[in-house]
Amino acid sequence: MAEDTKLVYKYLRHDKKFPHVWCPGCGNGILLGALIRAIDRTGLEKDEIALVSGIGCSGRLSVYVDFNTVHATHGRALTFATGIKLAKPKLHVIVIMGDGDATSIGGNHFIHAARRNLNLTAIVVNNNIYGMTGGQYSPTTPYGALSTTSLYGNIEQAFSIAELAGMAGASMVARGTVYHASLLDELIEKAILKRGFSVVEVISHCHTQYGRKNKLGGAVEMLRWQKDSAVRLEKARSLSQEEMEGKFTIGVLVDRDLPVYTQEYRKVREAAKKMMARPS
Ligand SMILES: Cc1ncc(C[n+]2csc(CCOP(=O)(O)OP(=O)(O)O)c2C)c(N)n1
Ligand code: SF4
Repeated sequence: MAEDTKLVYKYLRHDKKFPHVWCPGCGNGILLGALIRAIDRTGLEKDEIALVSGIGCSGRLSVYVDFNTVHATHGRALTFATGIKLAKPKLHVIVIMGDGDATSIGGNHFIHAARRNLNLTAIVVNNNIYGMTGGQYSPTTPYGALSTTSLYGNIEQAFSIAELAGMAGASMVARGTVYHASLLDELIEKAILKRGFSVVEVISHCHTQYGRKNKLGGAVEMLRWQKDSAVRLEKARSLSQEEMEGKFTIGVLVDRDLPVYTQEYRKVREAAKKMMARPS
């Protein structure tokens, strides 16, 4: 049996939850493959992992994998994940969110999870749009782009998920694309093993909503755009600002060691226990 087929039988709820709901050619399928390959490489047992997702096309991912899973509410995946991590600190908690889920309705939770440096891995699928609900613009929809809520061109500026996470205090921030699938495996593996809040921004494509409205072609053309626009961090360092115009960097953008919330929380619990045990 081929190696990838073995992973399908091992990690997917292949006999219960398929066929999946994604459009043919959607980047979410590539991410699903990268995720199970990355988890396999960590050597963690399935029961050591909790996978939490919000609502959205990308949020469906938790339904298809055979770990401890929670398909939570839109914008609140990180709140569920925080509770799980504090109650069961030994679990490796991975959170999958769309750009709308993580940075629009869930934006406040996202920046504060990073600031607290919770020991979680957040994978944010950035397809520049609300895919599931019909193509409304999100905080990562580019200026001027068309969507069902920006029929004359988006008048808002997009922000960078990776830069936001880094500025908010995440221990590790990486960016990959679904085109660069083997790099994505590596970034997700590294993020899962990192202590502290680790974020992987996954540049993906929604050809059905965003691509069609903006005449960007189908899945193949959008994947080609990722190939042509992504620059590895090592190479980007040697390029000028003009040469980087219209391009973005991929790789590990931030990697640092900071106090981790769960550890700090344990200290508070110990201190409180000692105080309570003191005779009054
Ligand atoms: C509280 C709440 N508000 C709004 C919705 C409707 N809703 C479901 S998914 C979604 C946006 C999905 O976009 P994104 O998070 O970017 O994920 P994608 O579908 O693109 O993967 C919205 C607004 C909801 N389910 N719950
Ligand atoms: S609507 Fe877009 S994001 Fe959702 S499954 Fe289809 S291509 Fe993927």
